[in-house]
Amino acid sequence: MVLYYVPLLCIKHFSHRMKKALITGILGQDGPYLAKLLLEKDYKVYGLIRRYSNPNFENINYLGIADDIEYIEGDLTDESSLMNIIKNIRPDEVYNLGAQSFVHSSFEQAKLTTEVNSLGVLYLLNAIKQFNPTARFYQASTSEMFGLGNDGGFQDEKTAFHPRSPYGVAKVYAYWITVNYRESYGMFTANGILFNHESPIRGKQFVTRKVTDGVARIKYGLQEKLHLGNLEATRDWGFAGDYVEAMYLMLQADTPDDYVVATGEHHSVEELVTLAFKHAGITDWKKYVAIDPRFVRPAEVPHLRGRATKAREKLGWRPKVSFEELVKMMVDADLKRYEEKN
Ligand code: NAP
Ligand code: F7E
Repeated sequence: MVLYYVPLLCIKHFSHRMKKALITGILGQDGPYLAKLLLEKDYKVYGLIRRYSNPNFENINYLGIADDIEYIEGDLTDESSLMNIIKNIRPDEVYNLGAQSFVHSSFEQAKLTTEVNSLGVLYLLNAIKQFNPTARFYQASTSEMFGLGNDGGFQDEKTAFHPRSPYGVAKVYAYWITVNYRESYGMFTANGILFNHESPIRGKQFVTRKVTDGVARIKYGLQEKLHLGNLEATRDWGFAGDYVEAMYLMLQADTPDDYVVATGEHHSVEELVTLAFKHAGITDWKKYVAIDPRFVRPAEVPHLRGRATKAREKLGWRPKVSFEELVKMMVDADLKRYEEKN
């Protein structure tokens, strides 16, 4: 009996091929969370990084997976590097998270934002089409494409786009070229239209982390004031760790499609500020906050709130972390960072 079973087990073991995933934007916020999820699912993870004198591995180190990823040098604005990477790796799944993702900077750097966020997607799709057309492709689309669309209500997959920044405009191109390659060439391409999602490794320019980092610094006497722009804007804020699960699920579906990913709740920047200060034990936040025109945008997206019914029904996805839990998680992480430095 044993003699029969051993070879069978060996065959099973060797026939299991590890799936390969390529992630662009691996050193950003979402890249490390997605990489961690895929590593847990036994994927071989490749991460595209730009050439730097000193690349910043802080986020990937924070999640403790820096040594588990194979890094490859390339750039979304360099089509030839993408062609070589796809040709050499032949990934099963490609997650395009790389972008100039800060809306405010996109007004000052509109050309760069367009080159990375629009043309970069075209180049990557072309590389896949030419060298690995069966790879499944995820495009990091965004609620910023809605902009003014359905102001005040919910936005979903049927809401018209009305972007309000060069960032949003560039992402609309990326969205449609992703749809177009699916319709034209039968490629498995999916857009995740993700609403704002945050975490302890969110970039410090974005309002959630700017606030939680500022609160921690104020608490430890390292900063006197927190300078902010429009406190009335509302956003549908979720946790990045939850949202990368939706990305993964989109590429496991039987057919490629586009999905809104959101919590369905929205809160104002002022609510965020109040909650963050309160969690750090500071109740009179107005003493510490200054409104600063430098942080007001030439055109604002006043309100965003998504309806993720399709993702729930078709992918079985739903968010787990609430807004309150998210803010507390981020404040605690920043307090801990400064506590450790003191
Ligand atoms: P992020 O923290 O800003 O990370 C973006 C990453 O893109 C960085 O690692 C950056 O590399 C990389 N990148 C920038 N330009 C590049 C280029 N020319 N070539 C290759 N890589 C480049 O953004 P995120 O919050 O993780 O978001 C991930 C994606 O989702 C982005 O596409 C963003 O636009 C989109 N999105 C984000 C949200 C959100 O709320 N977080 C919502 C909807 C959509 P360096 O590390 O070298 O700078
Ligand atoms: O701003 C207001 C600001 O920069 C949120 C990106 O990940 O999510 C993100 O874009 C709101 C805006 O994110 C400050 O005017 C007030 O109304 O954190 P943010 P964003 O612009 O919503 C989308 C979905 C993406 O796709 C993007 O890549 O907060 N606000 N005062 C401020 N914002 C900032 N950054 N700084 C302030 O001082």
